[in-house]
Amino acid sequence: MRTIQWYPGHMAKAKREIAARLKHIDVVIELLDARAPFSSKNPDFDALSKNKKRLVLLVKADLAPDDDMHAALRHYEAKNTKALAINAKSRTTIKKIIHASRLLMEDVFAKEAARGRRPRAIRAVVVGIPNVGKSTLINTMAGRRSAPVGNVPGITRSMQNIRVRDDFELQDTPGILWPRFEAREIALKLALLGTIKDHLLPLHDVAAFGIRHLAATAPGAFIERYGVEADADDIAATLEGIGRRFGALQRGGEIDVDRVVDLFIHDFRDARFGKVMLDEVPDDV
Ligand SMILES: Nc1nc2c(ncn2[C@@H]2O[C@H](COP(=O)(O)OP(=O)(O)O)[C@@H](O)[C@H]2O)c(=O)[nH]1
Ligand SMILES: [Mg+2]
Repeated sequence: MRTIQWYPGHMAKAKREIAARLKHIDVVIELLDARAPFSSKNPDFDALSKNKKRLVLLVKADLAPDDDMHAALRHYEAKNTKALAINAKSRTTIKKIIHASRLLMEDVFAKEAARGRRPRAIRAVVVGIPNVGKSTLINTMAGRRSAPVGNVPGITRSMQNIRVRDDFELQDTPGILWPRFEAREIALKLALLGTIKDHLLPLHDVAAFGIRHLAATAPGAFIERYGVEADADDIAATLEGIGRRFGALQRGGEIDVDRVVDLFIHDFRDARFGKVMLDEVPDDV
């Protein structure tokens, strides 16, 4: 299948903005979704941040299974990329990020000290695809509600530095990377997680993808929620079963498929089926 190119204008603009913004930055913090630690990565970003210290954060760690998530962390560490799993809402995250950033900056600061420069704060910026948790993390780091947080992908304005600690500053406007979809499967995963605006993929396909995933990984949780089995080979019957169970009917007694699809996708995003890993994580590292 050909590469889907959504938001080409946005992507070019975002790349220019991020490149300009990185000028005075020491550490670029790349946020990935812990439930899709490879699919939520924008491949352009590696080139953009080539000469910077980089820290990868698997965000929403509370929603992903520990084993797979730690295997994903090892995968990044094996590629010489410092990676941590975090919950963007938890205040313990602050120390972890500052500590990791200090380690990354040790060589730079040693060089600066040797040249007689006074110690200074680390300057960091957060980047990632929509809805990954950028604003939430910035709010946690800032210790107050300073950046708008929402469940709808969007763009934040204004740009300032937040002094998180004497030795650590964070830009209060995150860099938005539009996701790249080399394969339809990546698009389906990100749509299921709520990254892509809902009208860009047929929601029925997104739900079908999610139902197939749960049929393979969490059939019990599915039955517990809906009282019907997730049948990977008969999505229509599965949706029909949920609709009857929940009374999502139209006039005439036919089920309202759109409503059932909507219910399922929201349940999935709300972690109603337990912890989720959508990417295949190699466990050989
Ligand atoms: N469970 C969980 N939800 C999170 C976490 N971080 C962010 N969220 C939620 O993810 C949604 C998108 O977060 P937001 O910060 O607006 O993402 P942004 O578009 O990257 O700025 C919000 O509903 C947040 O509450 C996390 O670590 N765990
Ligand atoms: Mg935001």
